Amino acid sequence: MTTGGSIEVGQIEALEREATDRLAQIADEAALEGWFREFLGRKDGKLSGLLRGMGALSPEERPRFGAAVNATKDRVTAAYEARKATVGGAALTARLAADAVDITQPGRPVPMGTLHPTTLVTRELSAIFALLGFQTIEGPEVEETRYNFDLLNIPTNHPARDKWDTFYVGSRGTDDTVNEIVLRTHTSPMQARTMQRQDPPVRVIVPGRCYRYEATDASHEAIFFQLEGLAVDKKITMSDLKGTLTEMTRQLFGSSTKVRFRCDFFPFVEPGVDFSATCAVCGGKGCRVCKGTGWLELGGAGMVHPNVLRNVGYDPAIYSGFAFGLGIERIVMIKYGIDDIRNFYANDLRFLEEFAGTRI
Ligand code: FA5
Repeated sequence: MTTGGSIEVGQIEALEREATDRLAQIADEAALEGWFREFLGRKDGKLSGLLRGMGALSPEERPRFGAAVNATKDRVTAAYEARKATVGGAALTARLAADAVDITQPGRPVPMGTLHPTTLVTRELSAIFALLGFQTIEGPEVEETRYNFDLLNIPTNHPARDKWDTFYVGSRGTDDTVNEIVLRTHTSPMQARTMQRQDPPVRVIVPGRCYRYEATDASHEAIFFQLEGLAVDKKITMSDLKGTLTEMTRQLFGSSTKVRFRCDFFPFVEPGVDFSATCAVCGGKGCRVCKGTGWLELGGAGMVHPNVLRNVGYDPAIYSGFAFGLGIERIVMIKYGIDDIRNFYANDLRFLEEFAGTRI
């Protein structure tokens, strides 16, 4: 061995000592990574650097020197692996301690949604009418003028169309007429649709959204809910209508509630009435809610007009029926003492939370 060779071997030992001493002091993963690059890095690591310097040695010295470097590298690598396990283990223990979950803590309450008061009352109405033999169905909110007006005995240019300020959203031409598309102004179009679809007997209620182009105030919204009722069979009379609406009102507001029917005009009924219930707030004595009258108007009703029966292919000489339409929000307002319909769709959670826990 040359003098140069023994100096090189001494360098290997010094490097191994330096590497292992430094390794012993390492406390975290970042420092361990830096150490690895410095001593064992494939390109710039100091141990690999020794092998690159082998070119200066004589051919006889190279194998011994190479073997010595490799043996050192193996020992240093083993020391590194052992250290890595303890440094990594310590880091893992620290991380687990920081992330620890106290499984004995009570859970956080999950915010629960509540049913909208309109939904609550719609369900209640549906349950009441189910007991009276009525099926609940739904219909389209985007409707044809044929159903919203024409088949209901409201011909084009008839002044009755002005009664419902209508959102027109398009038109579709049929044979020789223009059938316009509207947002339905009431749930009555479902009278015609239902009768066209089935033969009597018919007993349905139809809750759903309606749209009217009108200024809003405490009792009027541009979007609101109605509930339509329709019963058609042989020998249906006005008494059936009065009995049905009286029973509905008593179920809703209590058995002492009285119902009042007064003449009114709707082109699709004859005779037509509006119906009111004794004010649920003052019991009929007169108060702010009923504006001192003791009565609260709930909706319109009447016997299905013979023209409407004919329009859908029913024979008015054989069949008769009654229909009614009421505002659902109106009933919610009476039932829960709400004095402004605009609260319903303002999305104020404080208002909606009032109904949390209300079950039908
Ligand atoms: C009608 O809409 C008729 N289709 C009702 C009907 C059906 C009569 C079957 C005869 C036979 P009216 O426009 O009066 O009628 O509306 C009925 C109810 O809907 C009203 O009493 C009211 O409670 C409610 N309503 C009407 N317009 C609004 C509105 N803009 N905002 C809130 N509720 C309304």
